[in-house]
Amino acid sequence: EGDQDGLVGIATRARPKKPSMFRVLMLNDDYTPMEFVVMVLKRFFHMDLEQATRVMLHVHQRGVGVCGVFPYEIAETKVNQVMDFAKQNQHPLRCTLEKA
Ligand code: NFA
Repeated sequence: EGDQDGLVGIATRARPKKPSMFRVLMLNDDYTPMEFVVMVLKRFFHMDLEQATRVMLHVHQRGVGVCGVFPYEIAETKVNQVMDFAKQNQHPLRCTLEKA
């Protein structure tokens, strides 16, 4: 594929490759208030109250849950925003990335 040999097909010409996607995961802990987690999910992942509550309870019960799936740069930014916001509020809430 590509134009190494000058053999560029119609399907491959000037077509930017689609970005790798990354899951943003949230981890459970024993101290972060449930209401704070719900606020985070609403604020940074644009969930409504019902969806945010569902995801929060999933993380609480299962230990980990998916906040969303994004291209790398956006996923990284979300993780940093959540970790900064948790730190500012003195909660141990953690987020991480994994390749989807
Ligand atoms: N386990 C936390 C509590 O009982 C709530 C929580 C949910 C924390 C999801 C982190 C992630 N207060």
